[in-house]
Amino acid sequence: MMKNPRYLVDGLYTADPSAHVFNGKLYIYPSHDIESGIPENDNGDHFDMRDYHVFSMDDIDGEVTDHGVALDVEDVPWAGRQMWDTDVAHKNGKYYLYFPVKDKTDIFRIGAAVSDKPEGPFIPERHPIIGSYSIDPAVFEDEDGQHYMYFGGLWGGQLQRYLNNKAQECGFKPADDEPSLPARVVKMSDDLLEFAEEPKSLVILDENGEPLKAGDHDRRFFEASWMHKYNGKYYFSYSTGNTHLLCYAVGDSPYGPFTYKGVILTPVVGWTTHHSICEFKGKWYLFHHDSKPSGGKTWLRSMKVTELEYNEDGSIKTIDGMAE
Ligand code: FUB
Repeated sequence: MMKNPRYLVDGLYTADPSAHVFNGKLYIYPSHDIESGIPENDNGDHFDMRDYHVFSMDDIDGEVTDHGVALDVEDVPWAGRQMWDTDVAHKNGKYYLYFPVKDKTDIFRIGAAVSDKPEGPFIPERHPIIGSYSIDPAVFEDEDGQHYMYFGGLWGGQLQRYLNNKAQECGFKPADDEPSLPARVVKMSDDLLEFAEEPKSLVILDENGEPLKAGDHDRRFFEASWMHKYNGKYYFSYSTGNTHLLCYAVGDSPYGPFTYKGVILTPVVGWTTHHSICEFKGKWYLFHHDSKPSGGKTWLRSMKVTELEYNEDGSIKTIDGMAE
C-alpha cells in the first residue's frame, strides 16, 4: 500500500481536490486548472477555470478514471468567470455539487448543482445559494445526517468584504493584534440547496483560549476549509495562504470553537495549498496539490494523495510538502 505521495492525473491540471467515498468507491472533485494567459496577481485572476471533471478510483493505488466534464460555466445562467474549489454531498440518492464562481458583476457566490450519480453531470440551480458569498465551500455530513457548509477565502476570495454576512463598501483588514478574519460555517437546509440559517463565524483559539490574531500569519485562517471527524472530535483544517501551510484545529461541535493544534502539510511547490482528508478502506489520506509538474506555475497545479497518520493522542503527524 502507498506511503509516498502519488500524483493522480496526467495530461490535465487539477487542484483543490475534495475526496469522498460513495458506494464503496473513492470520488475526487478537483478544480480544473487551465492556461488562460492572464498575468498572476493577488486577486487570483490567473485562476480562470471554466469547468469541473470528476475522477474515481476503486483502490488508492489503482487506476484513476476521468468521468469527463461534470459542470461547465456556460451551463450556469448567473455565472461570470472563475470556477474555483468545489465539493460534493450526498443525500437520499442525489448528489449535490457546490461551486464558487463570480457572478456577472464579478462577485463570488456559491452555487449548487444536482445529479443522480456521483460523477454527474450536474444540473445547476437557476440562482446562487441565497446569502452565499466568497469561495471554497466544503460540505460535511455529521453522524446524525445534518450537513454543514464551511466556506471563505481572503484576498481574491473576497471574504474581507463581508461583516455580519453583509457586503461592505470597502474591504477591511484587522490590525495585527486584533482577531483574524474567520471562516464561516452554516447549517444546510433539508434539501441541501439553501442555507438553513445565517452563516456563523468559525473561531480558532490559541493555546490560551484567545482567538488567533490577524498578524499570526503562520496559524490564522486564509482559505481552503475542510472538516472531518476522528474519534468523536471535529477537525477543521485550512490553508494559511501567504505562509503556505495546511493547519488544523480541533473542537467538540461542528460550529467550534476550535483550538489550533498544528501543521498538517509544510509548503509545497506553488503559491496555493489546498486539500481534503478522507478515510478509505480503513486508512486516512490527505489529498492536495502542488505545481511541481508544471515547473512551478502557480495556476497549473496537479493533485496528489499521501497517507495521513495520527498519533495516539489524536494529533496529526506533519507531512513534508516537498517529499517525493
Ligand atoms: O483554485 C483557486 C483557488 O486557489 C482556491 O479556491 C483556493 O483555495 C486556492 O487553492
